[in-house]
Amino acid sequence: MFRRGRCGRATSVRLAATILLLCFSVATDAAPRKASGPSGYAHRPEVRAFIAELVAESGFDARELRRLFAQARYQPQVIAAISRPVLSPPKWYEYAPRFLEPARVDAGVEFWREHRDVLEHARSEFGVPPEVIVAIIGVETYYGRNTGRYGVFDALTTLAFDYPRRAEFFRGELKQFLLLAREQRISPLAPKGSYAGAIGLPQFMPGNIRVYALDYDRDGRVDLAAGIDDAIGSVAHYLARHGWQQGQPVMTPARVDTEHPEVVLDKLDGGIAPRRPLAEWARDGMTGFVVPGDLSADPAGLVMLEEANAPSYWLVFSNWYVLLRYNRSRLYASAVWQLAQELKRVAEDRS
Ligand SMILES: [Ca+2]
Repeated sequence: MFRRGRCGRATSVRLAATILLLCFSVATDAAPRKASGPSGYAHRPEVRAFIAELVAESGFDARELRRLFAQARYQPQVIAAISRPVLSPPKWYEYAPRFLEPARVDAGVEFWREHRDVLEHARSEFGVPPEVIVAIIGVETYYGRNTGRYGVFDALTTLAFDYPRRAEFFRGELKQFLLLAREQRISPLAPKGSYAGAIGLPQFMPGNIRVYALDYDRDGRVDLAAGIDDAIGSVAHYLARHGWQQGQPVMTPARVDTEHPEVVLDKLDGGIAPRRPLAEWARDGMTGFVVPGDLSADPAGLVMLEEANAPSYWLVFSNWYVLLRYNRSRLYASAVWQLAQELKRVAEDRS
């Protein structure tokens, strides 16, 4: 006996029962959650468990947290925005132009000029060049123009409880955010940020704010949204703490020049190949690159960027991987570095 299951396939009763179950669980995962109304989150068992954890771990007041979560709003746009790059990862030629366009370069040179003193102070304290700090702030938020319009509490609550793929990460960040708000004596309902809950000019996640953000203008509070000095010092501090090495290279173009390019190209996975000694890259046919002699023993990775015509190849060094710690995307790290180079070139031309 056959029956058409909910997935649309004719199958036996027993199989159909299994498939019905499967379809049901897939539907539960994939379908938009029913809107958590004004008081929706506070009544969900996983939120209640989360509140109990916060009370036990950090001494929060359970009633206050229940009142807070009663005000959390599910944000469907947050789920749509975070799903987009997962569903269709951008290519370099689609991703990079908006970060390297003349208007963003000009605005960056102006930002650099306006904040030269604090950028130089950060360079001398942390060894991170101004153009790299400016480029990060330029890529993240267009030098503070686009710091995000979502309520951070709503965004993080939505991701923590309605985005199973990364629920653990975002529950951690939601905890960090509530701790941060308590430390800063602000309402968790006040801060605005990106769809992922990143805050301020440098778009730090709450956990990173608690560890790496600095009160660089010494006004008694860390403010990455309005305090430009705080943002600059915090970016430099973050890169230094993740191993930025002053004066060392970041990435350099190279060519795959061999009869057997597959020996090199097969090592690429998602456009990036693991680090190995430069001598091995050269042996396999990479040419056309120049790096300082003292680096020849250090391992280098290989990155492919999809240009409009043919791909370009780049050897990437330890500092490039530090940029990757800021945002785990080869496109991001490469765009930051290329914007930094462009800022430096234009700033030097004008001085
Ligand atoms: Ca400050």
